[in-house]
Amino acid sequence: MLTGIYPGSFDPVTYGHLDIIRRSAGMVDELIVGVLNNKAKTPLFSVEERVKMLKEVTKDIANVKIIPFEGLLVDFAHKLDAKIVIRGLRAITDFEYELQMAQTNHKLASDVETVFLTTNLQYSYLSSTTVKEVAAFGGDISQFVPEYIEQKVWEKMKHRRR
Ligand code: COD
Repeated sequence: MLTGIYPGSFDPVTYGHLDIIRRSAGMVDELIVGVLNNKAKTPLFSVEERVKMLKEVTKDIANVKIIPFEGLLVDFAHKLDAKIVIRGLRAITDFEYELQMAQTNHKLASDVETVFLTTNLQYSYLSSTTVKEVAAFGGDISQFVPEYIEQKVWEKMKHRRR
């Protein structure tokens, strides 16, 4: 059985992430979406909220599981007996960071390979940061995230303005 991990912050999940999830779920028997709980950062959504949102928008994909993690990605991969890590590449600007991360992970654990999927052209500009920035100024984010996520973003923004 081939298990893959698609790790990320997903703060929040976008159509760009979802496209990578759908495509990579078709490449492995089981796809674990690993949601980083990074205590050094203050995300817009808590890890519990991000996990819940991802579960909702991937509920139609049978072989996807959403699991939070802390610490090193390779330790998480070993725990799950996952042999591949999937990452998305949007533009050349992603490449340096992704290459460094893949090579570091390979140094730490040579039995874990990183596989890159190039972005769907439709979403090549899209990031969670863009979504948060547009939403912070009241812009339309419906083309960037599913409706369920859009509602969650607006709820969070309203709460923050109070
Ligand atoms: N189209 C295609 N791919 C996309 C799009 C899009 N529109 N948007 C995002 N992606 C890709 C990103 O390129 C990335 O590959 C993935 O989706 C997730 O993106 P983010 O932004 O949600 O997640 P990141 O990049 O913040 O995740 C970083 C990790 C959590 C993977 C990383 O910090 C990590 O592994 N941390 C654990 C500590 C560790 O092991 N460190 C050692 C390695 S250096």
